[in-house]
Amino acid sequence: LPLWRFSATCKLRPSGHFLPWASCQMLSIKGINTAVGQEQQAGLKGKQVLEDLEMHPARSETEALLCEQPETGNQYLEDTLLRSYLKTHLPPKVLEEVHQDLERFGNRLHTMIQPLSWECELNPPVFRQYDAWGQRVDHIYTCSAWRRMKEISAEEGLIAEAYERRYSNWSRLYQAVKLYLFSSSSGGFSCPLAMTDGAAKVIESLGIPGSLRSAFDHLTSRDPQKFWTSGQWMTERRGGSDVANGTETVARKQPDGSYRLYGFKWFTSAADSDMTLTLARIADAEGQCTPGSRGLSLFFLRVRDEEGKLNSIQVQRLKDKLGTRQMATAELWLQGARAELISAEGRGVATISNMLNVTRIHNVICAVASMRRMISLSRDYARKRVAFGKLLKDHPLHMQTIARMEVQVRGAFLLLMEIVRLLGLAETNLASEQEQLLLRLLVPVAKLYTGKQASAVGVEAMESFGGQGYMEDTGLPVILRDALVLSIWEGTTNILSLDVLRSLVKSQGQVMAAFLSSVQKKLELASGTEELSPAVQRTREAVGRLQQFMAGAGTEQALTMELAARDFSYSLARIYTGRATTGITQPWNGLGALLMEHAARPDASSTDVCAALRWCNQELCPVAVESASGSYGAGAALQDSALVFGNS
Ligand code: UCC
Repeated sequence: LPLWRFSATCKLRPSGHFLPWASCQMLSIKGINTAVGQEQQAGLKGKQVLEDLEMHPARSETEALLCEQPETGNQYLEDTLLRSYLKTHLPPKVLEEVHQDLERFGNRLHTMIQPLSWECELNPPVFRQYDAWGQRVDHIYTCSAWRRMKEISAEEGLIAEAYERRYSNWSRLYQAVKLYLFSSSSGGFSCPLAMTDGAAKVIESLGIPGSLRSAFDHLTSRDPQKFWTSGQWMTERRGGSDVANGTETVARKQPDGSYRLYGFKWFTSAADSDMTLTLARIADAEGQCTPGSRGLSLFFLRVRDEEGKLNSIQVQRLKDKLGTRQMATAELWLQGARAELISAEGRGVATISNMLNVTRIHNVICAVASMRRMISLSRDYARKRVAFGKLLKDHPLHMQTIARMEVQVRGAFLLLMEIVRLLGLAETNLASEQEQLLLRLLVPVAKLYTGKQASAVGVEAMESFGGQGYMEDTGLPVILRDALVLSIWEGTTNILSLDVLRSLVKSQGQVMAAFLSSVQKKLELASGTEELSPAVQRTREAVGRLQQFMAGAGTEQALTMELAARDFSYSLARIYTGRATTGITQPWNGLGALLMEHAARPDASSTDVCAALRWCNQELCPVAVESASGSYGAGAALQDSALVFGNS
């Protein structure tokens, strides 16, 4: 057999799992380790092998150089920022217990869960509408690895941890850390977990009514046999963003007080879930519905009954997506699905917003995890890959590129920790009013900002592997395409920017007062550290310009604030978290408070200080810059249209 004909797709591990990055079997089948550092030896042995097989030796040299597989080990142990954050913030007793569990979980992820994740990618869900005898079955088949992910999620308490609250306000943060570690090995299972958490949150916020007690117990169970996942059916054909006007599903009241739902749900993620929350318009006795947001109510429903029969639901088809292919996203017809009204009538959007805020936090978790995974692999590759006679890590320009990404992920990680810290306080009634306001503001800010970061870092990191990064069987394209959805679902960047404004208006500006006061405190803390003074100074200036913009914007028309919404949100993200020094057209460039706070710890490393300084080198307040150049006036809006459509 010609050796070069061996499959370049997958390698079967002793565990029986296929893994990416196994395209080097030509030499590895002869037991030659081709890691760089040993490449010379590998080359010699390879030559011998190929000579044995009467192949041209030059081929051996080339093939030996193609085999540097980047790897990660125990993600928890390797993540120095995560560990230093936990050490700084967790009470010692909590840290001790959590550390042991996370180390164990890190090993489990590495040895057992990561291979399952690849299996999920190789075996996406399959939809079968009819059985062999023409009977409509609408069955969505998922692979065994996907189903195993569900069991693992229960065993690890990935939802339960947050609701048991055995570590009081730190439980939420601990849960988020586990989800963060799990995310890039979850084979897409992070998605149903996000919605499951969101559903549990809604039910809890309703005071766990008797009729929902069983569902809550299932959602928060550690028993794999009992554990349920939830969907979040919000999107219809006419309204992904504009839910208030786009939702056409009608709810008809039944004599027993339950409802039957009729409508079409256009995107239903993780359609194999056990239950869902969904919006619909209650029809009155004449069959009329109230339009707009005031007409929407929130419903709970089981997707299937005990025998597995669908609840008067038909699956139209599965979506053919760019990414998250491991997970079944379906179009569903509700044809009288039995449901329970769980919000006050007309309060559907306000009630489901508890779910949205949780799933948006999960989105941040996945964004940070995706960046961390890409950078870890890129870093490992730099240690192994030789180009122009030396390892990539010895090329300063290559290291500069990875360092810039590292600054991004550091800022994003600290922003994530800040949000889940605040959520934990809020959920245990320990948050001050200011902290609650800050949480409301920071969730959309973090979601929109880290979603964009994840895409940009993903593309940059992919490039750091050269052509290998573009190869499907390396697993790297999966990480990138799964990251691209993070700025779309759960609210696009513009929708989230408008949500930032919504929080401002609704609180009558109090969210901004909380924001400024929190930044101020962090700057005071950082100003005690001499090396950080340039960063403190830049952030102070940025805050001043932000305040100036806001004072001016207060007197402007609504159009100004709408046009400024995205840049304004970016400014908040950069000032609170940070900005990098890339100089390319990425949205973040800047950093302030959180990185400085972390760098001002007594045991901070020089890397912590360096990351904070770098973030502060750039523009922290783009909204002030754009405002000064007239980007938000009526004239600018006309110019925008002319640029897009031409003057005619
Ligand atoms: O994509 C989806 C599933 C994907 C799979 C899950 C992935 C998990 C990610 C994890 C990674 C793996 S589900 C579809 C997601 N769709 C959206 O996110 C919708 C995007 N659109 C919006 O967010 C809009 O802004 C709407 C729908 C919220 C706008 O609705 P309205 O009704 O026009 O907005 P109103 O009238 O301003 O708000 C109605 C009420 C108000 O309360 P009241 O009446 O008391 O004043 C708002 O303050 O809802 C309140 N509200 C909120 N409250 C609205 N948004 C929020 C919020 N975020 N927090 C608190």
